Amino acid sequence: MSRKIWLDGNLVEEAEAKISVFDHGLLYGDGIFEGIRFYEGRVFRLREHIERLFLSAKALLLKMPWTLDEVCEACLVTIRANALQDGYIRLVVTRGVGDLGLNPYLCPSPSMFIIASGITLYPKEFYENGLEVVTCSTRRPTPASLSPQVKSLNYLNNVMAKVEALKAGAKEGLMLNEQGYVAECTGDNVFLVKKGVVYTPPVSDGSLDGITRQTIFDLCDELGITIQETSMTRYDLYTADESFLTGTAAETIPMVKLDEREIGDGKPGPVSLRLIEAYGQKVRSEGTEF
Ligand code: PXG
Repeated sequence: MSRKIWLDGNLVEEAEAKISVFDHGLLYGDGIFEGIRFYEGRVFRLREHIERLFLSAKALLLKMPWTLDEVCEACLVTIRANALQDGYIRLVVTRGVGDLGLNPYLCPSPSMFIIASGITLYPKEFYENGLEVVTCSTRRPTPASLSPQVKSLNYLNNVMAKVEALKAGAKEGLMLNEQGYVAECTGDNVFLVKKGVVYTPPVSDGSLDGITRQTIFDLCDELGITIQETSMTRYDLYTADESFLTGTAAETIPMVKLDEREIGDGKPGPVSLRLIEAYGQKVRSEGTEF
């Protein structure tokens, strides 16, 4: 079945959903995106994702021609049009069509498109046995360049880091900041557990302020688990009792080996498993109905 794509206010067939070669999203990576999950008829943390989108837009001086409510509604409309119950939304806003040349002021209006589709997750065995991760030599950009908070269409840094990880035979790669502190993985936030306490780097160390990361803070609060933001090095991960990664697509997934060092006993730990279970329940019991 052909997918229906939301494009600038209309639902169009996938084959008709086209973007100009003069769109600055394509020419310069000038644009932003969000990845959102829906489960059993409800979109998880929709408003939070769209709020983050608007913050990215603000940082890039990209004037959104739609209100926050309109963008939320467009997501729901797109899911309904594709008759899906579970899946993934990819929402992209580009600077729009302009002339050649960087100048964004020559692009009169941004474009937005929304894809709703099924999702392929990591195979089940990785949730049960955990992931092996390697550290990449590609660093997260410093906030002195584009802030890592902006979910922009320029993901080459992360793509190149992902290539490094894949070439090393790992599914994910750990990225450090310019100072050598742990920032995050190529598409996930990172956590460690030591003596029952959960730690994650502050976003000022170069990670995206993940919606799933925020959900872990909420879950720790609900379950009475202490959680703290703290700068960390690879040593802290090598010597942790447990570690796990979080992201909208991957949800919560244990990391059991980093750079050939087993984390803890090399198996998903009890705190990670508790949070994975609680996360699975939360995403299926909250959210915006469609
Ligand atoms: N860090 C980065 C750099 C990300 O891009 C996360 C962490 C996790 O954030 P959330 O809010 O999802 O908990 C992300 C998430 C995709 C895709 O194909 C999306 C992301 C990463 C990789 C691929 O939609 N974003």
